[in-house]
Parts: sequence; structure tokens; C-alpha cells
Amino acid sequence: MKAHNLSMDSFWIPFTSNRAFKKQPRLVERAQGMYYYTPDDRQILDMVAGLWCCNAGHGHPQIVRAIQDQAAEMDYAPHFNFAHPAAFEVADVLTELTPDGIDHVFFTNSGSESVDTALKIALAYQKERGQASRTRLIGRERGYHGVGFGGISVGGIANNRLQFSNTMIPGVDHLPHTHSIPGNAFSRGLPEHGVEYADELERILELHHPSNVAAVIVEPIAGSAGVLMPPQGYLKRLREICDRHDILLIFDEVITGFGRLGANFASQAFDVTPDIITTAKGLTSGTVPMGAVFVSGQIYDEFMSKPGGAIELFHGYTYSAHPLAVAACTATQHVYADEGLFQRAATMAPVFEDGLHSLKGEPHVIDVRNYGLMGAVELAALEGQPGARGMELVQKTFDAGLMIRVTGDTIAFSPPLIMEESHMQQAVETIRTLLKTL
Ligand code: PXG
Repeated sequence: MKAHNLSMDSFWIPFTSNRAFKKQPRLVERAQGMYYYTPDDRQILDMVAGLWCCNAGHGHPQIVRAIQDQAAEMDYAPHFNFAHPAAFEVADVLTELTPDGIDHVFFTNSGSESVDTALKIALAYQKERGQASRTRLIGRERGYHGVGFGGISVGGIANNRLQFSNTMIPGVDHLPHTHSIPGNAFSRGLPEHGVEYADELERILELHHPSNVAAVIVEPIAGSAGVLMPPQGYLKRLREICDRHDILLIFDEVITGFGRLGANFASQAFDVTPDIITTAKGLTSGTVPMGAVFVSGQIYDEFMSKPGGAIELFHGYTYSAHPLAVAACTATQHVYADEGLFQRAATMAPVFEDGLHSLKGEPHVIDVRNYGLMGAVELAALEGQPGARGMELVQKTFDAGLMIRVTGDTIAFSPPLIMEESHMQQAVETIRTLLKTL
């Protein structure tokens, strides 16, 4: 046990009530496999993969070694006019995983940067191909696309936009979200009702005319807003409408990518191929910050067909393809493949589904949803205090040795893909007991 005497004043904690947290902190200090450990060495079962990212579990020796070795070999390499061979190698590995036709990758350092990069590529692409009037973007209510100005503009979470309402990028519309559609509560897998919600895209296009629209961006399953499922057929219909009007479709797969749904990407799980896929998180199993934007050959070739040898895209980051991130990514992808972790997610999905749905009928539970190893249990809000019940459960589960994520009063689950049945049982029984105390 290590002694800590923290003032906690200096660190402005993200997306957290700093004042509440600093009164009652929840600290973790080391991690291994499915578990975190607190400074006083309590074991905490991680049922969120950190923050939807540590898909290979914590402290995988192969990934740790790769990062250590790379740090000793070369700390940093610039990728503006110079390059590190390992970046090309990992790009080849990654584009083997993406759907056919999505075969180029632009590296970033986070999901937010991936989203803003994707939006910029979409806008620039329309200009490059002589369709400069296509400047509008379409997101979705309750969508989360990170915290850049592009991301919050196409995003649809009201609180993330409220303090910045005058600085959003212009020309953005939002599709309706697909949550709480009658008849869909307690669906196992994709819900049956609501494919027609995709037709709202046609209505928006009628208003603005398709020739003014560059791209549509959605999360295949909305994560941050509480694991909101696309109705059966919904994503296919979005694809059809985009095709009909020559509009780019962007899937934000920051959470759904890299095995979370029992396939490489949601695109494959749902058999719908977008034009651009944004990723981060599971790309390196959360070990080193990294994001990647995958684009179709059609988009890439449009930029590369520019006459002369000029820079094709005026965009990039000091740390694009940082050697530590590339090393972590390469090792992570080997671990995923060698240990068959995406297949493992598919195999464990029924266990995960049965566990979550066994909470139906417990106090306050108004919905349960799941796909792959991504799921949610939604609780009724305490009268006049939305989110209070959720935060109480975060504290109580942490005290009981379990880490979950809540958004409002919805408990989100996204365990590392190494999860076993016993972990699911422990999580579900802990929550079942605590629900009776809320
Ligand atoms: N897109 C999606 C779909 C995400 O889930 C981002 C973009 C932004 O990624 P970065 O790396 O910039 O954070 C995300 C991130 C939550 C939660 O509470 C979810 C995320 C981040 C923090 C909290 O569910 N997702």
C-alpha cells in the first residue's frame, strides 16, 4: 500500500464534477487483465475496458514489451516529409481489417481528432472533385463524435454543445435519434422497429437539396449517449439514401471498431460499408493515444490525381503515427489476431446478453440493450434528479469492487474482450444487489 497525500487542486478533471470527485475520489493505480487496483490494493473488476478502449485487457506483456522496446529504439519520428517504416507496415495490417474498398489510413491521436479529420477530408474531397457546393454535414441527435468543434457540431449531446452554442460550425443538421422507439425496450440485439427513422435523411435532403450536402456521420451504435441501437435495416437504408444522392457516409467506429461487436468493425457486423471509418480507443487497446481514419480508394485517389506534386491535404498532427503509438498498435493487432479476441467477443456475446437481460424486473430497470460486448441497463431517473441514481451506483459499485460507466441513469458495459463468464456473473450479481439499495 502506498501513502498518498494529494491536494488534488491543480488537475482539472475532464467530463467530471471536479468538486464532487475531489471530495470522494475514486483512484486506481495499477491494472492487470480484467482488473484495476486501488492505491490501497482493492481489486476492481473492469467492465468498461477503461473507457471503452482496453479491448485486449490490461498490461498485456506483448504490448507492454513492444512499447518499451520502441521507446528505447526511437522516441519520435516526424511524419511531415520524413517517415518511419513501421508506420507503413501497420497501415497495411490495419487496412487488411477494414471492409473491401476502404484501404487507406490517416493517423491521428484520438477519436476527436479522427472525427475532425474525417469531416475535413469529406469537405475537401467534395471540392477536389468539383462539387464545392457540398458543404453541409448531417449528424444525429444523441451522437457523440468527440469534443473538437467539428465533433460537437455534428454531435447531438445537448450538454456538450450548450457552452459553445455560438461557435459551432455552420450548415449542420441532425437526424432523429433511434432511442425509445415504441416496442423496442428489452430487445436482444438490434431492435425490430424504426427502420423508417432513416427516411428522415430524405426529408433533410429535400430541404437543403442533396447538391449542398457533403456527408452524413453516425455511430453505428451510439456509445456515449447510452448504447443506442440502430433498428434492423436502418444503417443499410442510410447507405442507400447516401448512394442515391452521392453523399459520403462516415461511420464513427471509435467504440464499435476492433472487435467490440464480434467483428473487425461494425461495418462488417452489420454488412454496411461506409466511405470513411473513424477509430481510436481499441486501435492500441488504450495503451498509447492513437486514432486512425480509414478512407475509400475513391476518396484517396481523388486527392492523388491532383496535377503536379503539391501537398494533397493540408492537414496532420505532430504526433500522427507516433512511434510509440505505432508500436503499441502493431503489437495490439497481433494480440487480437493471435488470441482470436474478436471471435472471442462473438462467442461471449450470448453470455453477456443473458447476464444483462437477467436484470429485467429488478428495481428501477426500464430497458436492457446489447450487441456483441456492448450493452446497457437503463434505470428510471429519480424524480426531479436525472443522473443522481446513476452516480450513486457508480460509487456503490466501485466500493463493491466493480467499475462501470454511467451516462445519466444508464449503465454502460463494454468489458475487455478477454472477459470470462465468471466476470459477467460477478458484475451482474453486484449490480442486482445494489439496485435494491438505490
Ligand atoms: N467518437 C466516438 C464514437 C466516441 O465514443 C470519440 C469520438 C472521441 O474520442 P476521444 O479519444 O477524443 O475521447 C468518442 C469517445 C463515455 C465516453 O462516457 C465515451 C468516449 C469518451 C469519453 C467518455 O461514454 N468516447
